[in-house]
Amino acid sequence: TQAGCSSQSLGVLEKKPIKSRVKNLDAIWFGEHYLQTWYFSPYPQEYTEARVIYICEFCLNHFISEKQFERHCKKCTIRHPPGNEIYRDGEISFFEIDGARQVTYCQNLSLLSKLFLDHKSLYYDLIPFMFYIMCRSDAYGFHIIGYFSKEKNSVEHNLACILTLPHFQRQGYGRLLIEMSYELAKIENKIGTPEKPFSDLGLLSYQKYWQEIIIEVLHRYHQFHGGEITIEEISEKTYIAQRDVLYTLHTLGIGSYQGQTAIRLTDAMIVMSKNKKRRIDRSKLDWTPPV
Ligand code: 1VU
Repeated sequence: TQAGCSSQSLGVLEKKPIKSRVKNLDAIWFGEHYLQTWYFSPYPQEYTEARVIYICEFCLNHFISEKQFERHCKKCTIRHPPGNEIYRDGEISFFEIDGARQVTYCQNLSLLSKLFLDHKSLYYDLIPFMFYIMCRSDAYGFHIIGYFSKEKNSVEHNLACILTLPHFQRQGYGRLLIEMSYELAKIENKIGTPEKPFSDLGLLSYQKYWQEIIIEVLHRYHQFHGGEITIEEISEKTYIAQRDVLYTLHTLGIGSYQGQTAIRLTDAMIVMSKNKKRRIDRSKLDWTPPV
């Protein structure tokens, strides 16, 4: 039997957050990967009794037994997330998915991501969110690496939640997800900030991204114009909110030098800002903001 998630078992109609509880699964088989879980996720109880479950990496449906999973894999014809492909650069693609339309997929994605996220409550009302799924393609299909969600009508936030699946972490993909969220914000012409609170890893990733981008802007500005640049100008150039710019300048060691507020850019900082593993190529992004 194929196991989706009924709206009742998930409490879709209740808008209550699921509180963190004791970890209820030890591990998942995700496609061909065996992943140790980190946190509680509200999979239906019959699944969690198994302690290890099987998840189809394409449709994200979950199964209690290996046999059920194998039967499913023989039948499942899905090879990419169920939305529009908005970006492709070589083997990397992004798909845009509407939480109001692809309800089962987005519920399954939320259940899966909760296994690796503890600092946020999981809400089942997915209608207000869009999901941007990043995949790596090969001859077999589009394999999910991670995603970020974005509230459709948020005036403040350019990203709600971000995840790189554990077997893809520390390879520059989180940075790519963050960069994409800012590229979308540029097209919308909205300066924004990620929703808080951050997890420890979320904060580290954003700190690194903001530092790279702001050092790049300061270095270029210094080369071509010299003189002073305001926080507002940095924000307008990068679409990073002013308070995040200010926070980042503090992490970079802004201080008072000869009576002026300034920052000392070292060669190491400049090299760090240029040394990116992966980048979004904006010319390959085909996106208009959803109405
Ligand atoms: O690898 P670099 O040093 O060049 O850059 C890294 C590093 O500076 C930092 N970083 C880390 N530093 C120390 N230890 C770590 N384990 C670590 N992980 C990241 O971030 C830079 C970027 O690294 P990346 O591009 O390789 O990022 P990942 O693909 O590993 O993805 C980062 C996230 C945060 C998405 C990933 O760790 C993850 O999914 N964690 C679990 C879920 C989570 O905590 N999500 C963030 C929630 S906060 C939120 O959603 C509110 C916006």
